[in-house]
Amino acid sequence: MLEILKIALLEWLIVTVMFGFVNVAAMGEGEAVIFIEPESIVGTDYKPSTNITFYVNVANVTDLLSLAFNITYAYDILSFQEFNLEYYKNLGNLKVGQGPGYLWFNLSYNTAIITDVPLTLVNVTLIVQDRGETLIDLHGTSLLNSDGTPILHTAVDGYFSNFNPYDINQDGIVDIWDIAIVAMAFGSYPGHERWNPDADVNDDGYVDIIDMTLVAQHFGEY
Ligand SMILES: [Ca+2]
Ligand SMILES: [Ca+2]
Repeated sequence: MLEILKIALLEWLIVTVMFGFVNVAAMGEGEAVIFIEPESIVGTDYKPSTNITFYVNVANVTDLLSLAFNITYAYDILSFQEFNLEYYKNLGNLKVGQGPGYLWFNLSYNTAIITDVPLTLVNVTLIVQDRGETLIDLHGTSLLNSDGTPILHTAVDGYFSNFNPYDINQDGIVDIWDIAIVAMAFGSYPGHERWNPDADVNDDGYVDIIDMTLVAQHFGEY
């Protein structure tokens, strides 16, 4: 009797373990995801007072009724301008809040979202305040299905960088080290052994006194 119980218990354990395994295996492919697009926004043209826009998307969801997420970024580099709903079909409830370097969204729908391909939910426009780099950190994400059960998912951040072109080593400040990089490549041109395209800050194919002057003129900038 005891032996039968033991075997039954063992079988139950095996079944549980196997089902667990099956679930994990099934999730690996096409796992639910919430992500920021584009993955990175990089360029020196994103000067202070210009705008950037990114999108918050979901994909691989079969029953998504409500979700919440937070987005944080360096408030000295980016500040909030506006957001727009891109997907508002069957929208039930929308709550949004923001503070310096911080946004949160709470969205619920009357009909569950089903999509394999990326679906854009909202777009967010931020104003560039300064030069530098910052993660556009998507965190505290919660995706719930029709039963209110959390949906296992991954969250993918965005990234922004608009480093000063005169900050050649991209350490956040134009200083003596950037001058030194120009000095080391001074007199060089493409094909020259000391050629360094980063030191040719005006992109004219020569590292000369003009590049040195430009870096010197921006000395101390960050
Ligand atoms: Ca530097
Ligand atoms: Ca040059």
